[in-house]
Amino acid sequence: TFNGTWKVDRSDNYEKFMEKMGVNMVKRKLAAHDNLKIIIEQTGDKFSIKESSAFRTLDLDFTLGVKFEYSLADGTELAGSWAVEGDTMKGTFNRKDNNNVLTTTRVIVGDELVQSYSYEGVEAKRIFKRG
Ligand code: MYR
Repeated sequence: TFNGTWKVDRSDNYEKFMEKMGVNMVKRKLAAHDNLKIIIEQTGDKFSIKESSAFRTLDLDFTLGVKFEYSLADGTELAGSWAVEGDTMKGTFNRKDNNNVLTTTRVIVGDELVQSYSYEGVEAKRIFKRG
């Protein structure tokens, strides 16, 4: 289960990923230490997410397979949806400004939540521990 409170512990290639996304250097430096925390509550195919970081706090709800809108901390707008395949959450989102695709997955590995991101051939990971 993905349910619980997850605090980012470390990231892999996240800076390069943000660069590919067009995030400027100052924001990348800040985002590298954003203390991202995600509270996930799943009931059937409905998810409630509470996100908090150095940048903002945000509550959102979505249903698997149903498109919703999500803005990144820098204002970049995405629209897309999550699905669950086996033990993996798979998200496919489009940027509204250029229509490029961003894909992301969430999977539990041991006692960690690993979120992977892919955009225009650049991949990154953020690894969360239960908080
Ligand atoms: C959620 O389930 O937490 C809400 C929906 C997440 C949408 C995809 C998130 C991609 C975040 C990429 C960070 C890029 C920073 C430039």
